[in-house]
Amino acid sequence: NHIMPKRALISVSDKTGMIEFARALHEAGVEILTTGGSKAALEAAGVPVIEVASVTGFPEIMDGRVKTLHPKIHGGLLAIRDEPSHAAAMSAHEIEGIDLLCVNLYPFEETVARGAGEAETIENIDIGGPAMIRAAAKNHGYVTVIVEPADYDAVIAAMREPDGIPFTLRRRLAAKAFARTAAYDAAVSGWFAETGETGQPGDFFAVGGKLAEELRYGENPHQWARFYRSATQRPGVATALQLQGKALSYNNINDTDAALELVSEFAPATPAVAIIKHANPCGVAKGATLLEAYEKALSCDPVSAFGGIVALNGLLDEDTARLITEIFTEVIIAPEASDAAVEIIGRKKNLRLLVTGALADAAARGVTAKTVAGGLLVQSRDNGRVTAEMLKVVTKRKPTDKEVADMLFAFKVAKHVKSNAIVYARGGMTVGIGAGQMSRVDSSRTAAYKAGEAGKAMSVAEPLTKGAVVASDAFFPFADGLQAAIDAGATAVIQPGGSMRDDEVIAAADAAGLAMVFTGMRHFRH
Ligand code: 93A
Repeated sequence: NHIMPKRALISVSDKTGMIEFARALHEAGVEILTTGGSKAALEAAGVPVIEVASVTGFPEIMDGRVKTLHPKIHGGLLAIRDEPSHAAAMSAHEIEGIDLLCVNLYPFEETVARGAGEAETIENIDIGGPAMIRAAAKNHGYVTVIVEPADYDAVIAAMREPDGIPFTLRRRLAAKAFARTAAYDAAVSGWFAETGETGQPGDFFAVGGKLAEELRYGENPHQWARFYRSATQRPGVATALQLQGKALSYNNINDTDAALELVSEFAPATPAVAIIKHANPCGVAKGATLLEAYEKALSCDPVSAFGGIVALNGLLDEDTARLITEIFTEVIIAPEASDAAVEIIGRKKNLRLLVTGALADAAARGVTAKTVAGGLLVQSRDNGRVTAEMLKVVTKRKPTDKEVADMLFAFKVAKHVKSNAIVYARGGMTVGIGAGQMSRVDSSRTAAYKAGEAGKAMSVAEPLTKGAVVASDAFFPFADGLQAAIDAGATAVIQPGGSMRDDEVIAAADAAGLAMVFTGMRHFRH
């Protein structure tokens, strides 16, 4: 079932390749209908066209909001040519068939990306374009639909064959057309979700964004994977510029995201570095410089840091770049990198270097999604941030200023550790992290054990947990988790509070002379 188009409609915002394409159609004897802006460009290039308005007998009105939304257009796209009642309707209403539709949409995603205001963004929501695309795609039995310039050549090539455009190509283009309108609507709904008063997505939520990349494979080699980029171009792994190194894998992207999100909790005035493995930090530290922060972060768990992802919250400088390249690292991500740093990283062919231009906005609204069998779980992003003012001291002893600083640091890190999360910190660095255990007491013990191992590697006599503070992402349901921290020599604890047994936990802290604060905010992460 091949078709040689006789009548086409061209209405495009991105006019790339349009003139050559239209000229080829004209030379093949195709009559071309077109809308205002496209018409002007085609006429200027000397391609004969017919304005849609002269077909509909209706001018473009309301600043172009209504130009192709007319039965003479949609009837021409939707008619089943060999269905007698459709053919009768066509002749009764003087509707001529449109066999080829070439539309690309108002640049909504680009408009959002360049930070346009509300009114301009809304004006760039295309209505007539998607309506025509969907009509033509539905009727691909008779109509060829093209939604991007990349497909012009294939269609022209098919038209040069004696029979014209085969069904297989029309069907493939129809599938692509629906994918495009779905992604377009997802971008629009995503914009509403990210900019509205409440940050609530509507009833419709799709993956959002345009397909950016086919990945080599997913979490495992037997899984396929794709990377989509959403319309809102906020700094992050999806918008980062990769300066060098081989393509990122699925796991790399996931881990790099976790790394940048974590380090973005710290304002650039405080140099901070996070090293991530399997989406969990294995070392996070602040320092006077990024070099110092990296040294401290690495010392927390140098064994796990092997093959890790390093995120920095400031410009990657030469010295830090040199030190990072001393061990095997998969990815480095930072807002910027100096020329000298780029050169040093350049000596490691496979090491990926990504720059984002800025840190991610930890307070940004937005949504996160996770699939479950047969469904999708969507929630607003965890943009909660605990400040010193929110802390409620619940023990007899008040924490010292130094302890408060370390507790806030540890709690920020705990927010980015898979639950159950326990984080020991001292002097602006993590010394032991317990992640992803099914019981909080096991996470406490794991964190203390990790700190013991780090201490051995540093040849320090005293356990690193001694004099450290402890953060817990959720309340201690029993005193046992706290007891593990007491046994490890911690002096202060930060946790959300709110357990039925808070009294027991507070009593245990008091008995050991610990200072404990409640945040009133929980940071589960799964
Ligand atoms: O404003 S619309 O939603 N209403 C319409 O009736 C309509 N028809 C085509 N947008 C509409 N279009 C879009 O105009 C197309 O999708 C295309 O992106 C653009 C081409 O306009 P022009 O040819 O005037 O540059």
